[in-house]
Amino acid sequence: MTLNTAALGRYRTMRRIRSFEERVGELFLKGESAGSMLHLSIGEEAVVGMTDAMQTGDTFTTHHRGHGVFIGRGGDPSRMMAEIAGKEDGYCRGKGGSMHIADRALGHLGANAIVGGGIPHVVGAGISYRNAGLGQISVAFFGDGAMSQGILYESMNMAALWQLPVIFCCINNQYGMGTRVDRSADHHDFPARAEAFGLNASRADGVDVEGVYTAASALAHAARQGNPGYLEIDAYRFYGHARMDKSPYRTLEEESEGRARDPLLAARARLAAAGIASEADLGGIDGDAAFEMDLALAHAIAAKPPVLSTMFEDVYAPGTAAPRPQAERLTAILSEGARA
Ligand SMILES: Cc1ncc(C[n+]2csc(CCOP(=O)(O)OP(=O)(O)O)c2C)c(N)n1
Ligand SMILES: [Mg+2]
Repeated sequence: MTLNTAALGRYRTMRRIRSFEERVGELFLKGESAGSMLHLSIGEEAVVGMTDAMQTGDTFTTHHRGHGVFIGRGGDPSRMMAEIAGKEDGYCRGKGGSMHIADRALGHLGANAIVGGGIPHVVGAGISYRNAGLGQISVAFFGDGAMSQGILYESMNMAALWQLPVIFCCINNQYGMGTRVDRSADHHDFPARAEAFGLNASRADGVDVEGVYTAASALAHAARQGNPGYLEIDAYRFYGHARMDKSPYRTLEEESEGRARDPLLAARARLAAAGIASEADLGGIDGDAAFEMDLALAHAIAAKPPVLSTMFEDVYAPGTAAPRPQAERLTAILSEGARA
């Protein structure tokens, strides 16, 4: 693949992420989302620089704002949207939703709603990859909020000590809910923290997906040799923490400056200026993405919900029964339904 084709591919993925997030926001507003929370990653699309630096067989975990990462790793928007709508043909048969989606086939070891919760899982994956020697890496994606979680530092320490093929990727969108990053950490040169543990550390401008890709590729290459890394992507969360948050803690000036740092529009302008794609080519990509996500939204709304009797399937480890009170309650509901 030429460099230009790869850059155009990254633009396409970013556009698909933006369109997915817009449509999933509509799903929520239509009251069709199964969960009460929805975290959009609009403004953070340059994460595609990291997902593109990964290879088939690599694995990852995400935080609660992980739609973009999953699409970057090949997630099917239709199955993702169906999952968020709580439908049977979603990735987790409608039981995971946005914040607990997972798919072993694509290397998605799980989104996690606990801040920092998915970070140690990549260390475990890294131990098995190091032992198997197959050259895979595992990447934890998380937000700046996790930079104050102890589990991150235990994980960094182990990864460095045991030379594990892992990358810690922090999407620093400047806020953890309503708290700006300089109010949650006195010293927020986060790459310096990672270096102190012995990791290779880089910071990349989240407006520039190609810069993210360059930094991520170098870290991924080193991680495959057993030199773990940390990548920080500096971005801005365009909208509220979750769908209902109107961000009263930010000024309108700050928001409009933040939204002007748009990685999608920056990539589009760069491709056009470099003559890599014409306005018609780019418009075609935009239109295709919108159409794809319109279909995903329609599919999610029309798809069937799971049948009640399957409520506990895939929820507990194989061979483990559901807790007795819940199981009895389900049996009672099903038998009442049968009598009615
Ligand atoms: C351990 C823990 N503490 C608090 C929360 C509540 N909480 C949910 S999201 C969030 C902010 C996370 O911020 P960040 O990690 O920067 O991710 P972002 O939402 O900005 O993508 C908090 C505090 C939680 N889910 N888990
Ligand atoms: Mg944040």
